[in-house]
Amino acid sequence: MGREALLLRLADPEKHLDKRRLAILKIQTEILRSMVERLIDKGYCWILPVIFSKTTDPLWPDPDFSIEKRVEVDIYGERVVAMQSMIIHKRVLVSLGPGKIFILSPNIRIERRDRASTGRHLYEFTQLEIEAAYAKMEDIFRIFEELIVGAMKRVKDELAPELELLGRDLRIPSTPFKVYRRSELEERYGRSWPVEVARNIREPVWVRDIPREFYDYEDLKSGEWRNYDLILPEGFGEVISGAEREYEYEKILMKLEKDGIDKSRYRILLDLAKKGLLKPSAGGGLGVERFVAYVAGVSHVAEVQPFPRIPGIVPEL
Ligand code: ASN
Repeated sequence: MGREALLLRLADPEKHLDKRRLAILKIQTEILRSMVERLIDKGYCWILPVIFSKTTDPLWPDPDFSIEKRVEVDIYGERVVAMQSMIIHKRVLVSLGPGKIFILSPNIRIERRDRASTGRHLYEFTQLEIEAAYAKMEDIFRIFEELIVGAMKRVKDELAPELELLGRDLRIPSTPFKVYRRSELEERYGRSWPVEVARNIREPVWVRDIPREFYDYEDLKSGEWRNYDLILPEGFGEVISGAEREYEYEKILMKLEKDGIDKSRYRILLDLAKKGLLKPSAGGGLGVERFVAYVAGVSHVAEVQPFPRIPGIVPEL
């Protein structure tokens, strides 16, 4: 099916909610069950999401920036924005509250219309966010690898008829996943490395050291960023982004200023850092629809959503 026909079908619930869809929903349910169980067993505390807040992820600077507008509304005489990611909330919570948390967090990102046909963008989607105080990059690699492989094995064992209906020959990747530096991939593939890498790999790969938002840890001496993306094969692309985090007051302030970001929106984060209460942590967020699309082998992430949120297309439901 061509992209245009697919987008039209997805926008029509009567055509969209067919047998394939039910198979995809079962796969999603099994994936979420598997991931959530593992996180709880590892002592992670399940936090419910926040939608409106005075502060959210600036999503800037980011090499993949494609946001058309921020959703801002007034409630009780106060201006709030729709959640773009709960990174700031995660940092505060792991510093003051439970040290290990996860959240199934809906994010609103009004992507440009031309992102409708990438097959990978939605204007509402859900991240499985995790964050752990004092964790390091490698700790988070191992946790996500376990979540991913565990969920894929579960789907393969429990849902063979659904995979067959979808025509999906699911291969379980081997762990640990390979790790590349962004600079070597950029040298090989140029600026569009994320798309090229996704086309050329056979198993998921970590990519580290990606200059972006202030909250990811940057080693100012070496210039290295201790952050990472996970890229899925078969063109599915980036499914996780995460990092070790900044926790020092002066450094956070300097980075906010350098990025031209309004500091007043990050007062609590800055106050905690100033008092030495902002703990070092690491974590990341996994795009649930993208991961389910990969496991189910479907060509557009919107196929995973009963009520698709395709950039530029606003349905009744
Ligand atoms: N969830 C990401 C993280 O933990 C942030 C993002 O979504 N931009 O780093």
